[in-house]
Amino acid sequence: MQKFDNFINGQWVAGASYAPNINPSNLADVIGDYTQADAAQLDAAVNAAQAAFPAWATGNVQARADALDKIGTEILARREELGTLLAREEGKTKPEGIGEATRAGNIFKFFAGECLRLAGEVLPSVRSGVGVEITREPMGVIGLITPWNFPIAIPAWKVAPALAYGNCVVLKPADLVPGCAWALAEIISRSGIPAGVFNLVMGRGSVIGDPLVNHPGINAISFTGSQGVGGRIAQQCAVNLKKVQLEMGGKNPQIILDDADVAQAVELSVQSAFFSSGQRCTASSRLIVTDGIYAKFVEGVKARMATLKIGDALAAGIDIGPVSSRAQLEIDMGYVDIGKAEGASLVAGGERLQLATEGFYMAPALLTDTTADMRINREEVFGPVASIIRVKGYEEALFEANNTPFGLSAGIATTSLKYATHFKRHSQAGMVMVNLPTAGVDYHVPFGGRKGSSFGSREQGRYAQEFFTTVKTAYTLA
Ligand code: UN1
Repeated sequence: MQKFDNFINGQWVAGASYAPNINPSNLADVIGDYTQADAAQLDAAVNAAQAAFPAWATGNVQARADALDKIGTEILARREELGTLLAREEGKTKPEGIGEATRAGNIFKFFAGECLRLAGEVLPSVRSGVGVEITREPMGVIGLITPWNFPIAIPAWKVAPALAYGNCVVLKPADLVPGCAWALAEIISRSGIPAGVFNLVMGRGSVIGDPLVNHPGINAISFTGSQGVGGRIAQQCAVNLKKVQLEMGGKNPQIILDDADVAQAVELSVQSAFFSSGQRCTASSRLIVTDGIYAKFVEGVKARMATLKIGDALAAGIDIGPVSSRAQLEIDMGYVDIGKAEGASLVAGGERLQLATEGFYMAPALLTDTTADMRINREEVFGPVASIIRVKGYEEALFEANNTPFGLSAGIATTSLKYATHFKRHSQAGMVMVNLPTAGVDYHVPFGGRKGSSFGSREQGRYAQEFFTTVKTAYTLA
């Protein structure tokens, strides 16, 4: 079995132990043995990043842009291979995996350009003869903690802006999917970026998570993952006065109004709720449907669900692969039971599937007769489980859409300009979609939410500079 090591200070180094990376579509398929760091190795990575920082922070921006562009070019050239690896280790379908690898390549290309566009401001002082300049400087060494559901895109959208704006990084990818992060590190290792600027430290969050967040050599933390872990990281960063950016869960509403195009509403709801096995923080797990379209919509969703092909992520013609892990499968199945116990009706799916290979397969589940107070409508499941909330009209739909501790993405299916416009204005979510799925976002515009979904400034696009830089105000007497 091939062994994969950590990348620290420009060297490949073995950690304290190794763990197998297992294909969730076929548990007999082991992708490789990936090393697991301990706290001492993490310390070495942070120290290497600190040592590399002064030269990188003040280095030539053309060299930086060239390196990021080279990384993006290689990812795009190898998108098929990387997307296949992604599908094999995470379980999303191969086309989705290739799409995600493409997104990662495009992100590096975008931030290659941003290296040359970090503008400041020049203002007159209120004192005669004095000028004021406002510039942005890198934050320092950033700890990046990424989740298992986007094994290459999320590392890319944290690493690329961090490097573009002159920071050094220590990337800790999710223990479940180290393969894509390792492949990204290997590409970065040949890009001309100096030793210590980028470091990959694979390992368990329970072993190196706290040491990373609390390390005095880490100046800021960008995290995507669960609300529970995010909350704990925020507390630790508050105590240590560290800048922190958190992207956490969602319980994203998808409103379907009477005047919606039924076929379109069905398709985008099924896509939002169940594609990628519902394992997107932007997935829509609450379908809020008005009375007049209710029967047609529910029948349409059930009919579409009956056509979904669930199977090996690498097989052709598959719509949905397995769930990513045994633990996640148990959570998902558990929420179907919780919903039923709360009085919801399971009208489609929800059962474990036995296919040709042993994997974590589950039929997407649709629950009706649900109310806003049920756990199934308040807690993030992170699986192919969606519930329908029936409402009388737009006002009630809007209330229910916002009636959640989360606020990441929110969708409305309607042909009414009036309701679409009102919803864009009054949704309490960071991202609003009109006649589009709640999941599936562009890579060059801000990404993030409100309430319990996000904390700190936005990721992606030019807005990423808010987190990855710090502002300096300089006064000069001429
Ligand atoms: C998307 O919907 O295209 O972890 C991206 C997640 C999000 C990314 C969603 N941070 O699911």
